[in-house]
Parts: sequence; C-alpha cells; structure tokens
Amino acid sequence: MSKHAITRRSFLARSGAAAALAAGGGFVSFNAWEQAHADEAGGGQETTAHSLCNSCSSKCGFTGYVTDGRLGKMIGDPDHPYCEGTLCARGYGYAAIAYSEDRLTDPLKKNEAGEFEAISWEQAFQEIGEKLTAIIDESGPEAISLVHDPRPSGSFYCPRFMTALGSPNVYTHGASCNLSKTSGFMQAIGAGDYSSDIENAKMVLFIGRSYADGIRPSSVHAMMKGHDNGCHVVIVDPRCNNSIHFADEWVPIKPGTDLALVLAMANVLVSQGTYAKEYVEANAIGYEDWFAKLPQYTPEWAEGITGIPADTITRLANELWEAAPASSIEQSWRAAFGCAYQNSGETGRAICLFNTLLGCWGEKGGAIFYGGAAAGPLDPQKFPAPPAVEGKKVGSDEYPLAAASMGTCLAAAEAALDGKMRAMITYQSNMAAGYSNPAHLAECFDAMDLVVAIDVQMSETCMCADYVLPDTSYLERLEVPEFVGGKVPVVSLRDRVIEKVHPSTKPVDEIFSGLAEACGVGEYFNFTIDELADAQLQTLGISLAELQEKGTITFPDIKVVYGPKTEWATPTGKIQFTSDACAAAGLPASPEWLEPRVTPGDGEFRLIGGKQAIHTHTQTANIEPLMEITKKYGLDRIWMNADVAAQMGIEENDEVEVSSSEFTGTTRMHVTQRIEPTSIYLPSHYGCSSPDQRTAYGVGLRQMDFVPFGIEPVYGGACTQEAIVTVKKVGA
Ligand SMILES: Nc1nc2c(c(=O)[nH]1)N[C@H]1C(S)=C(S)[C@@H](COP(=O)(O)OP(=O)(O)OC[C@H]3O[C@@H](n4cnc5c(=O)[nH]c(N)nc54)[C@H](O)[C@@H]3O)O[C@H]1N2
Ligand SMILES: Nc1nc2c(c(=O)[nH]1)N[C@H]1C(S)=C(S)[C@@H](COP(=O)(O)OP(=O)(O)OC[C@H]3O[C@@H](n4cnc5c(=O)[nH]c(N)nc54)[C@H](O)[C@@H]3O)O[C@H]1N2
Ligand code: SF4
Ligand SMILES: [Mo]
Repeated sequence: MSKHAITRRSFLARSGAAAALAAGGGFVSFNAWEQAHADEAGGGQETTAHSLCNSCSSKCGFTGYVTDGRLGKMIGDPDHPYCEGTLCARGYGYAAIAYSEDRLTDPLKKNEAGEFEAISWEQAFQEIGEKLTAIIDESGPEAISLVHDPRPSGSFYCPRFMTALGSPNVYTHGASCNLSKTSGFMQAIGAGDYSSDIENAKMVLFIGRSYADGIRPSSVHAMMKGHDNGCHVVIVDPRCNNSIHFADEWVPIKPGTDLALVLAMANVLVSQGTYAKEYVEANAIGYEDWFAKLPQYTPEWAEGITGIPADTITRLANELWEAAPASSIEQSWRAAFGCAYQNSGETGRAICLFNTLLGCWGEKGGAIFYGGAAAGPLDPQKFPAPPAVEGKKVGSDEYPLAAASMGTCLAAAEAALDGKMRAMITYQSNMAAGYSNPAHLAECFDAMDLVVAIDVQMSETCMCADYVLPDTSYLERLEVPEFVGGKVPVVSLRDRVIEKVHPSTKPVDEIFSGLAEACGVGEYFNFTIDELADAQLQTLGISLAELQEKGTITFPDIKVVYGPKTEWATPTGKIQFTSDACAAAGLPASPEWLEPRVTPGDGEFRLIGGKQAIHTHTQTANIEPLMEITKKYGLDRIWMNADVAAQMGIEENDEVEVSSSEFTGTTRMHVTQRIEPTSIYLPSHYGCSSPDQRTAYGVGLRQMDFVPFGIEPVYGGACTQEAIVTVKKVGA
C-alpha cells in the first residue's frame, strides 16, 4: 500500500467543486460519482497509489483508489504519455484479475497422472533448481530458454536470470507480435519503430492497424485530434475496422497483398518524378537498384493482386505526395506485417522506403522518432552483473534478420523436437495458445524435460507445464521503474495498490530471486525490489519515494525536435534501399514482390484475426465483466462478406462450421459488408481451452488452432495469417 495515502475525507473535499461543475453540465463525472457513493462506502479508510495497468503492453499509468483494502476506482494519470488521463475498458475490466476466483494461489507440480498438485515454494524452487542445473551440466546452458512478454520487472529479471545461468536464449513474444515489421524496418532505417505525427499531419495511410480496436489511448487521442485538424486518414484493411470513425476512407484489400500496394504506389511516384529527390540522394543508398525494379509494379498489376482499383492506388500515392512531408504510411504494429505472412518483413522494409520517397522522416506531420530516458549504471558491489554470455540465441542462424532483442521463440520451441532445447520457462506469456499452432506447440513442450510457467491463472501454457508458479497480480507488486519514450519521455512506476489477496503468491522479483538461489546464482539477486527501483532512479537524481508520490515524472529536455532526419543507425549510416544483410540471407537486396505462402482458391477464404477493443490477447477472456460484453453483442462470432454469404445461403447468426488443414470448429456467423470477399475474420481473443478459466473456457474459436505451424523465412515471425479455411452452414 502506498505511503502517500490520503483519507476519504480529504479526497472528497478536493473533488467537491469539480462534482458541482459536472452536475451543472448535465453529465456525471467520476468525482460526482464519488460524491454520490460516499455514503454507501461507509466512510471507510481510503488510500491511493500510482501504478501501471497490466492489461496490455502500453502499461498506462493510473491512480488506484482503495477503500478498506479493496480497489474501488482507477483514474488514468494525465502525465502518462500512453494514457493521457484515459484508461480503456480493458484497463478497468482487467483489474478484476486480483479478485478472480480462478487465480493461481499456490505453486503446482504435475504428477504422473498429469494432474496438478499444490506444493510449497521451497519444494518448487529446489526441484526446478535441481532440474535446470542437471540439464545445464548435461547439455549446456544453451539447452534452456525463457519466453516473456516484456513487463517492467520481467525485462530486468528474465535476462539477468538467464545470463546468470549462461544462456543467451531469452525471447520475447515478438514472433507473434511485431517481429517481422521491426526486423524489416531495421534493415531499411536501422530503427524498429517510428510514429506518424498524426495530430499535425495532412494525410496518414494506415495499413493493417486500427487505433480504435488495438487500443493505446494516446493513439486514439492523436487520431481524434488529427481528424479534427483535417488530416486525411485512409484505412487499408480487409475489414472496415472501428478506426473508420476517425477516418475518411476505407480501402478494402485482399489480405497478404499489402506489399504489392506499396510497390505500386512507389512506382507511381518514381515514374512521375514526384518524390523527395534531394532528400533521397542525400540520405539513402541503393535507390537506383529499387527504382530500376519498380516499372513492372504498375497500379494495374497491383489491382489484380490486391483487389484495389488501379486509379485508387495512383490517387493514394499522389495524395500522399501532395501532403508530403506532412504525410506517411503509419508504422502498424501486429497484423498486416507484424507476424502475419511470409512477406511481412519485406512489406515492412518497403513501407520505410516509400516513406523515404515522401521525405517525411522527422518532419512535423510526418514520421517521427521518439527519444527516451534510461537509468544509469548501478553500483557493481550491491548489484553485481552476471558475466555476459557469448553465444547466440537458438534460431538466430536460421532466422538471421530476426531482431536480436526479440529472437524467435518459435525456433527455440521447435528445437525441443530434435532434443536441443530441453527446458523452457515462460513468464507472463501464453505461448501455447497465442503464438502459433497450439497442437504443435504442445508437442514441443511435451518434448522438453522441464517446462515452468509463471502466471496468475491456469493458461494453456500452464497446462503444458511441469511446474506452475503463481505470481501476484499486478495490483499487488512494486516493479522496477518503466521508462517510456514519447514526444516528452517519462519514467513511471507500477506500485503496490492493494495487499496480496492470496498469501502464497509471490511477485516476479521474488520468484526469480528464489529460482536463482536454487540454481546457485543467488549472488546476482541479493537485493530487494525496493532497493533496486530506488537505485535505478537515483542514477537520475530521483528517489523511489518521489516517483511513488508522483507516479510519472517527465524529461522535458529530451522532447522531439522537428526537422529532417539525416542520421541512421544502419550499417551504412544511410537509409538502405538495398541491404547487404538481406542479400546475404537470400532475399533480394531491395524489396521485390513476394507472394504470401498460401492464397485462397474458389470456395476458400483466408482467415484473418484482429483485436477487439474490450479484450487483450488471451488474457482477458476470463474476466467476467468483459466476457459479458462479448456475449451481449455476439462479439465471438466470425465475419463473412454479405454478398458471399448470400451466395452461400448463410444468414446472420447462423451456426457455421469452419475448417482448415489443422482444425474444424463451429461458431456463429456475423454477415456484414464491412469485410472484403476473400477473408473470414475471427476475433483474436476466444477459444480458451483451459477448463480452469471458467468464464473463458469454450467460448468461441481460437484463431491459432486453424493456422499451420510456420515461421517466416529469414525474419522469424509466426505467419499467423497463412491459413486457408472453408466455411459451411451447419446442417446444410
Ligand atoms: N483492444 C486491444 N488493444 C490492444 C491489444 C489487445 O490485445 N487488445 N494489444 C496491443 C498489442 S500487443 C498490439 S501488437 C496492438 C495490435 O494492434 P493492431 O496491429 O492494430 O492489431 P490487429 O487488430 O491485429 O490488426 C489491425 C487490423 O489489421 C487488419 N488486417 C488483418 N490482416 C491484414 C492484411 O493482410 N492487410 C491489411 N492491410 N490489414 C490486415 C485487421 O482486420 C485489423 O483491423 O494492439 C495493442 N492494443
Ligand atoms: N489468440 C491470440 N493470440 C495472440 C494475440 C491475440 O490477440 N490472440 N495477440 C498476439 C500479440 S499482438 C501479442 S503481443 C502476443 C501477446 O502474448 P502474451 O503476452 O503471451 O499475451 P496473452 O496471450 O494475453 O498471455 C499473457 C499471459 O500472462 C498472464 N498474466 C497476466 N497478468 C500476469 C501477471 O501479472 N503475472 C504473470 N506472471 N502472468 C500474468 C495471463 O494470464 C496470460 O496467460 O500474443 C499474440 N498472440
Ligand atoms: S491501453 Fe488499456 S489495457 Fe492497455 S495499458 Fe492502457 S488502459 Fe491498460
Ligand atoms: Mo502485440
């Protein structure tokens, strides 16, 4: 609980004036709600603490209000750059995890019969420690691996633990998120991310990214501002996604063909000579090579592949050029080229080259790069660093362009099948359900000698594990400070908001310290999380107490300065229209059209996924209030184009059977004009197969079940949309 507690009485005194204003304006604010419910709360003791949401990777800052030990309210922190004072529905809903009846409460061990039995932490640490050290002794530290979805403390403890054991095999969830696009960007511009300055832009083209569905509140705010400021927003998506509310135009595209669109738009500009010639000549290498290839990629050619009329392709290219440099193709995140197809990495590369033609890098309204702050080096006596590990991650030879910071965890899992990977630890990762074909991943886990899953509920990955270790919920733990880049970068803090609900759970720092001790490398973990957080902050002249009080502290000196960007962290120091690393890996030196792995024929569809605003990946389906919304609005249904459905005699809400080479399942159909005819859309959050998640279990279908296991050559992404399905009405 925060030391900076305020009493209910003082909070109400401060909020009274705001409540009066709100009532006069004809709407009820949180402050007015607070007033109205003050009596009901029985005047209990209220405390507050700043913390960070854990429902998705945005980790928005909020203030938690706790009455008599129970969380009652959360308000987004105005200074936090991702939330800007607003949390999304998932943020509120996911807080219920702390009180979920399906929480893991004790360490579990799988017995001979495949059932889990509760054991003590001492036994868990000791047995896992013995098994890990035995595997290291027999097969070397490269036979163990760890997969995590980076969170503040996880990003510190996971690599430290693995480095202490001598293993380079630390992976993020990236192979199922943004690995391909990040790796493609790296080849072109030497950076894995950029941001479209949509608030100041004249035009932004979104390709397979929906701010209004795959939510980060600040992105939604920026899109709203951009729209209000007259920015021309275009959405290229097989579905008319919910960002249409802030957009002018939906351009339906056949999934997996975005590379053809980008190549053709580049051809339009280069063949007309309407591109930022001086900028390209001064900042890029290899453009002559790419330009020489472009004439074959005519808008008419691209129309045949993408389904987008040639004159629309020409118009979009010209509109982007007319708006340049205050225009860009937005960087996207996951879907179209994060980890979807065997051409995802190359699509990412081509998008960076197209933006270069616009001369928009660093420009106001263009595509900009954020700076960030970081903690300085720690006292080596108190926080001794384990010796650096020399070797490369498993998978980096086969997937040489996979960004080294992420690696491809799928290759690590597959290495189990030939006995090379013997143990895997997962932290806050549901790899078995969400990263590729679950049946294949279960085989990989089966082939390992040891699988340890650290989670808060019985995920599908936990079901594959030999040991399951129960973390505290995010509301119950302090984590290391989180540095966030932005127009003005910040540092912010996940702090304890409530006391532990289940006494036998342990926070992530204690879990890794316990495991390290049991593996004989405890000397690298001889400090508390409070000491570590404070020491990191002190390197910047901030104390833990100060950050606990403020929640978020800004670094205004590192703010974005507009102007053409001319420095590039590529091997050549230039924007690389040709990349030696791509050529060495067997790709063309500059991007060319590359087909997706599969293409639907007559009577077939490509299965695509996508986020819904009220759910996160697989982790919120078991949250009752969020699942109620799903059920009320039939959000677990799949989508089919209305004309196609009419031809097939399928109507709204019909029960349908969906089949791929891997899986067959039944669900209900949503018939709509908001999807192009060759796609079937399956929302990404359903089909939980863990009976212990009683709310989520068995609701809807799981996209990954239909997807054949496959890894994008060279880049290492999961190829999550290289899946063909057929659909028929049940009983027809
Ligand atoms: N509500 C919610 N918000 C989230 C998350 C969440 O789980 N839930 N997760 C966060 C995370 S980690 C991420 S990575 C982001 C993901 O954010 P996004 O990348 O926006 O996520 P998606 O919903 O997977 O895909 C966006 C759109 O791409 C479209 N699409 C699918 N295939 C193609 C294609 O081949 N071409 C084109 N042009 N479009 C295609 C889909 O129809 C969808 O509308 O969201 C973040 N925010
Ligand atoms: N089916 C499906 N698959 C997906 C996606 C999807 O939307 N649907 N999205 C893709 C994308 S964009 C991404 S980024 C990845 C994300 O991949 P993951 O990060 O693996 O996300 P989740 O599938 O939500 O699984 C998170 C796991 O962490 C657990 N967890 C939640 N809170 C805590 C905590 O405080 N401590 C610990 N130890 N565990 C906790 C949850 O119970 C859950 O089992 O998934 C990818 N795969
Ligand atoms: S975007 Fe929503 S779910 Fe994600 S961290 Fe922010 S409030 Fe939480
Ligand atoms: Mo993601």
